[in-house]
Amino acid sequence: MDNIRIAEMFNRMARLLEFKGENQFKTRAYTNAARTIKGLDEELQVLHKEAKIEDIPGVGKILKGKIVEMLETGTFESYEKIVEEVPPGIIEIMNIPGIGPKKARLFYEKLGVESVDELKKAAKDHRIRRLPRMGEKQEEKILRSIIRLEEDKDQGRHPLALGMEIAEEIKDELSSCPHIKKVTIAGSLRRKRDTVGDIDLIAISEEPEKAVAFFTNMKNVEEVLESGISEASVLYPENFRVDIRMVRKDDFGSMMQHFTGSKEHNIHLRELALSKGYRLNEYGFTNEGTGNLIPCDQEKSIYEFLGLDHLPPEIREDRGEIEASLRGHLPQLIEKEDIKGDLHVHSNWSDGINTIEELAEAAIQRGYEYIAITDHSQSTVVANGLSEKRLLEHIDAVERINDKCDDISILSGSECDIKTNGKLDYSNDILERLDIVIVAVHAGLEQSRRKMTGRIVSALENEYVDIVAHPTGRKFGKRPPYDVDIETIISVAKDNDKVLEINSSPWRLDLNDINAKKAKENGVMLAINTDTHAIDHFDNIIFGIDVARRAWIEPSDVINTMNLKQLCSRFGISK
Ligand code: DGT
Ligand code: CA
Ligand code: CA
Repeated sequence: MDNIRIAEMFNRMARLLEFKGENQFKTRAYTNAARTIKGLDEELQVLHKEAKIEDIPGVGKILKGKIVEMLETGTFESYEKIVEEVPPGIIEIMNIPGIGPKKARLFYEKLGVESVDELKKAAKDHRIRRLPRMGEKQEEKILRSIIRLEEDKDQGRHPLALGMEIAEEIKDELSSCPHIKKVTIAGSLRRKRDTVGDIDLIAISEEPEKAVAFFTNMKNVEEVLESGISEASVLYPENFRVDIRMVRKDDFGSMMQHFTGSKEHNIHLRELALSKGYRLNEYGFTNEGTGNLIPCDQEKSIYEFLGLDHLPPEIREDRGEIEASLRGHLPQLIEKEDIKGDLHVHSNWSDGINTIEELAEAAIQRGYEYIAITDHSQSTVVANGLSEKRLLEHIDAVERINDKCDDISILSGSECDIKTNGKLDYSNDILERLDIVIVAVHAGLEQSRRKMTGRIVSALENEYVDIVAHPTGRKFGKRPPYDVDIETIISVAKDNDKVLEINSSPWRLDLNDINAKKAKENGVMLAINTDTHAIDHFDNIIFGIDVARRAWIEPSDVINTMNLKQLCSRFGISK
């Protein structure tokens, strides 16, 4: 179990306890511990091996015992017990945006609601509005949230980062198999889609049956779903399906092309091949006239044969890449090395775990020219947001540290809340003093489309605002995007010369590829930021880059590919 999963279990436990009406101190101990764990630099697994769990600050003895229990058994007894007691649908209800444990309990006690379907029915039958502290508006909100959840396309899919981690682990294990020469990632994972349905692997093997047997017997396989002469599918923990196909060296190129997809891209390629008199499949090109097969051991031969550039996997979605290549207009996709700094970083002044100095040091190690320290604003109490007074001290502290630091420029910033009424969380007098103002929505996520859009639009119209962080608010496994008219946001951003963020946090990836592409096409600049809360998070930049590449984004579309001088002139910073 990794830290993220352990923290997640503690958060779930807290919600279950709250549902049961346990006292606040008990629930808070779990949420606090979860927050501490998420911020740890080191994996608990490692700390446990070194007998250092005891040394974690801010987590009580009892909860430390439960951490050890989870590391050793994958769960803990009191959690299993409470899960038994609470109807399973309640957990889903508590995950609906705008409904916490307290409301779930109210619906359960007063209406006997035990599942999302029952809740939907109760809302439709107007039984919610009659409950204490509820009303027509509340009822409508709940119905809207449920419908949006049902429409969420990411349900049942897994975040890219998790897929990558497991795929690398499997590749490692397969590297010790004597019957496998080479293993490569294919499918949506190779295309770096933000969520993946499963993991697709291609392996070169002269002994496919033995290779399949090795694969189905890997240590973490929970179930073998299918197993054939040259292919197999297994189930990994967390319901992660892994497909493998053993191929001959001579077919490797055509197999890779086929299993990388996407399906739509492949269909388009096949049409192109047919127009040239060839049938294309995973074994190569077949001449329609002679029936001769031309195998391809290299993927690039497929594209060459069709008169195309070797298209980067990230853009193989049939979103115009084939036409662009035929016209010689492919974008020069951005790369990690183009990034010169990070403009969304949290320190221990709010809910980050590192000092400004530590963050600066980590950014220097990554070769950055600048970072902006953007701690939370006062409304975000749970994240220890800064009052105006503390923000002024923060600005001084950043300046002091920056003066001492030759190797990097530290900009003073804020991740300022856009409040539910559309007002910003600090006065303009204060915002004016900051180098970088990022604005973001953190509360009132269930507002109507009109309200939410208006709220962000009014922030974009503020002259001191520079960037909108995670513009749609989605979090994988937690909530779909809030209801917002992204076209309007993009056009108002353009009119006001504002920047939209691609947030690289593996749980957000927001803007997504489709919206980021729209932003680019409408001439809006993007920032690829990590939203770092602990120094390791700087490395999440690769996931933001993946999104950007899928969005056809080039270095010149991204504000933080600028050097310090250009950046300062763009944002009017005197440094
Ligand atoms: P996912 O798993 O939903 O995240 O998305 P993919 O793209 O990885 O899809 P998957 O795992 O079903 O199939 C892997 C690749 O195999 C896919 O990207 C393209 C190829 N493929 C699958 N089904 C078809 C099909 O019906 N026609 C064609 N031309 N290719 C297909
Ligand atoms: Ca797949
Ligand atoms: Ca698959």
